[in-house]
Amino acid sequence: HCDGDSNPTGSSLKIPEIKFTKLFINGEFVDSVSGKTLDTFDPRTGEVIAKVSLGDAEDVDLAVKAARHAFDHGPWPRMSGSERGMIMMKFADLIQENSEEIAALDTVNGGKLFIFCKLIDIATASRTLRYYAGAADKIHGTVLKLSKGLQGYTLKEPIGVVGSIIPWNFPTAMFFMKTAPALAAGCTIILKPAEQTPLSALYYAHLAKLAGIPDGVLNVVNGYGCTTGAAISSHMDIDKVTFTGSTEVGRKIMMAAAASNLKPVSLELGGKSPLLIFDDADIDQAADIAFRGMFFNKGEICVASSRVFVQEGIYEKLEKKLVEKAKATVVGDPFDPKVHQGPQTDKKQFEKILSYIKKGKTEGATLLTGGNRVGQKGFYIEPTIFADVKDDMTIAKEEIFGPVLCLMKFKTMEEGIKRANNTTYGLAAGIITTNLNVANTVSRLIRAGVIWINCYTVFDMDCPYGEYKMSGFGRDFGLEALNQYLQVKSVVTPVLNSPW
Ligand code: TXE
Repeated sequence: HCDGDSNPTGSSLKIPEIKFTKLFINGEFVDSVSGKTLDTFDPRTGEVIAKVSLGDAEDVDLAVKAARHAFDHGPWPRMSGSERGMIMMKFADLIQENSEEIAALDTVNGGKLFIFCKLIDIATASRTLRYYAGAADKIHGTVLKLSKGLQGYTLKEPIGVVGSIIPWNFPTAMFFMKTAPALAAGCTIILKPAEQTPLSALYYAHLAKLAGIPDGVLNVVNGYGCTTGAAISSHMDIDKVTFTGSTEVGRKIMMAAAASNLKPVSLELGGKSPLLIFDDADIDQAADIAFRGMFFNKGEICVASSRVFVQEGIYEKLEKKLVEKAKATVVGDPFDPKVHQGPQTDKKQFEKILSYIKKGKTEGATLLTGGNRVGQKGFYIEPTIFADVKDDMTIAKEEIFGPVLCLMKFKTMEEGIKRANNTTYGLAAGIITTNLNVANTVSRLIRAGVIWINCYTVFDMDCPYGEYKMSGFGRDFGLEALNQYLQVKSVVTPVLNSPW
């Protein structure tokens, strides 16, 4: 476990080459209208590594004009689904060919483990593109046999110009979760990456062009949420907004959409996901699942199992195992293959997490391990575990979005379910048990969009993924996500002289 030095393994703090730093509008990299730039940082040191063009409402406007033109007059929505699919397949190949270079950008910009970026994030990106590429020529409506003398059918049409606003915790996976189904549907897109992590998005814009995605179909406008993001959500000529981020901003986006052109929105927001571990669970397996469920990607994942409820019979043993795992975690340079946990993405998150840890202590939870920053430079935090967490404590209610696990003890299944549901969020939940009936009963009674049984944080392209309650609505992944980018048009015609 490292202390005193944010680069304990002695590896060099290498910074990969950064080739793309402008806005990508209508198939070209361009400066912003204002000429202003945005600093982008390396969370290992907190130092600036690049300046990227800073977009604003005027740049969003230019991108929307390009996307509108590409939608209304360009080839993308008009070509066959299989042609679109082939271009998307090419895009996926190019991503794989450049996976090292792109993974390095997400690592240096977001503090994510390089090896995970390469093997999980980038691989997910190309798989997502291929999944939706395969679906692009299977979009069809249904034939309707209506009342006497009438016949009808439905057409599934692309929804139009899509605005995508994404966060910084999975810059690559989010980019494709939002753009791949929209591209397959035949939509055109303006994507705003998070201000913290614009680098890989710009690289993808470059690859999109190389793959043959026509100009204006995929535009990337960097910028802050309150300006560039707000310009997207309130734009009169954007037909849909898809967003992943905080609940607070989700609410603003919905209000802006309502106040402008009533565009539909889909929102994937925060979570405080429960994991219930029952007495009959295998303790080693349960500890593994609970630990990875919380600390994967340094806790910066919306589905993190941040409330771990353990049945009283195995509580002591499980607590011990989790603490051992936290103590064995190596925190340091995310490029180093020996490191398990890199720095938090930015200063704001780093400070937010430390303030929650402080609150946990003052509200009376027991700090079992961790709780401190690591080193004096960069945004590293020790894996932290609190015990004796009460359901009404702030750390049990609010999303910390960092490496902080809250442990709770429960007696009966009914109590576990009740407490698991005692949250305004409804994103994910996990159950660890060998009792099939317990697993099935709890799955039905927990109000969350995804339930993992004897596993956690398992994603598959074909599995729709989304939320209940104040975690938002709409679905990413699966064919459900494709429907978010399609409109259903009904066509009805009389059939003259029909006998039925
Ligand atoms: O999120 P924001 P922040 C949660 C997590 C985190 C907290 C704050 O708890 O600690 O949110 O993070 C854009 N109109 N999640 O402040 O602000 C912004 O530029 C339009 C959970 O980074 O929601 C960025 O691109 N857009 C989450 C995106 O919204 C606006 C992932 C997300 O930023 C905007 C991230 C506005 N008015 C944070 N204001 C998850 N569900 O995975 C900001 N944005």
